Amino acid sequence: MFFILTFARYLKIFVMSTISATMCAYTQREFIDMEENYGAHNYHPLPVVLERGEGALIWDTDGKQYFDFLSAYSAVNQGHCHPRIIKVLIEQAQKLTLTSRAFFNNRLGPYEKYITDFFGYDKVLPMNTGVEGGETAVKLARRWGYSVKGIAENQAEIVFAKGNFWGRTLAAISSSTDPSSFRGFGPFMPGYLLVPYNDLSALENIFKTHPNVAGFMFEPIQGEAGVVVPDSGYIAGIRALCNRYNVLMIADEVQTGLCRTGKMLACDHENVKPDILILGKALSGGALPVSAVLAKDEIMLTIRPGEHGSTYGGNPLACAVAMEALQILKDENLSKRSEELGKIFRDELKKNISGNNLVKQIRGKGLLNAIEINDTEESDTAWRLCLQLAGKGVLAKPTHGNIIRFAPPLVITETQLREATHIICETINSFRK
Ligand code: IF1
Repeated sequence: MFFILTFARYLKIFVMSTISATMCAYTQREFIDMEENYGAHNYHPLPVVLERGEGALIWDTDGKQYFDFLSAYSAVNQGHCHPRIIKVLIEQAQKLTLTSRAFFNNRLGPYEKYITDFFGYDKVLPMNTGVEGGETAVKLARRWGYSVKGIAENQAEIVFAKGNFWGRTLAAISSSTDPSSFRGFGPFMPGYLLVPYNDLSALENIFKTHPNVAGFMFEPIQGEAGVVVPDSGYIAGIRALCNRYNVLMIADEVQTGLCRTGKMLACDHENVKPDILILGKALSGGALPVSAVLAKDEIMLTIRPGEHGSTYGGNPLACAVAMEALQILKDENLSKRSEELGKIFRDELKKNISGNNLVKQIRGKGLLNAIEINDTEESDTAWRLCLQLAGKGVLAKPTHGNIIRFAPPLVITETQLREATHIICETINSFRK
């Protein structure tokens, strides 16, 4: 009797664990419903539930394979779950993950030396998300404005370009010209000015007429605005104007940096060094949020102990991962890959779909590219195209109603890239409105 009971108990445990294992295998619909029912409704994702990634490939919960042409908005430049990043992540996680900045830790110093050497700046200020990097840059520029440039207290102004995107905090949306970012969230941060993007004479004009401008913050290519590539000479022109008017040049390279556009930094295309450099996203290769602000001493040392910080900023786990993520960019020569594969991508698109009247423009640099669809911003054409692309195994996301961004991990092979490009062209050429 006892034997039977024990056996039954084991059988039950076995059956239950098998059932619970299969119960975990919810359908994609169920996963989506859970997000819908229990998560805030601040996103509208494509209906694909992902569970595994490797390099440029990603798989959904049904085992369907996709080429990832978003790369988590350029955070996984090094490819999904890069083995070197995951190795460092695990090793460091088993030793020490967080100390706060109340104490020193043995990863922060070496990382700070490494990243400042890497980009040629005196100092780095480590943060976590990209938007915190932007906030830090704005604070630094204001502080520099008061203590170095001599702007009267509380009078400092920061100039942004229309169409900018640097995150979701109140400081970030205060500079936004996109109502879906700022509408209904006021009041906004004062001391901001806007100029049209890619317009040096407007920039000069605002510098001339506003002596209290401390900094100009811009994206070398505007991402969220739809991969807007400025005329060549724009970045060098910003540098010259910032020099002439004693304004800090603040480059938001959160999305464009770290080999995405075919150079280590997008500013490198014009051999320009910004006064303040903001990095994020691929600084961890997608493993955890890591951002950084780099500047020379004259700027960085205007902030003193207790005046800025973050619980997680500069944590040993982030430092170890970021160092490895940066080293991979160099070891795998990802800027060259990005440059070369980007050319192939745009050439193939131009060859195969530029005659299609659905296609208004093909643009980009390196592996940060976009197709602008011949339709209104309010249309759902780009969305429906992305749904079809997903069906055929390419994941991309519309930005606005009529632009599709294409930004695969930079480790994508030429064969993979050509195959995905073929799918993209075929989908567009067979698309019926
Ligand atoms: C979302 C877009 C990309 C950025 C630049 C700073 C940040 C971002 C140039 C802030 C963030 C995001 C965040 C994400 C979607 C995404 C995006 F679609 F909005 F336009 F990448 F292109 N500077 N970009 O692009 O970095 O604080 O998020 O780490 O939904 O907000 P973060």
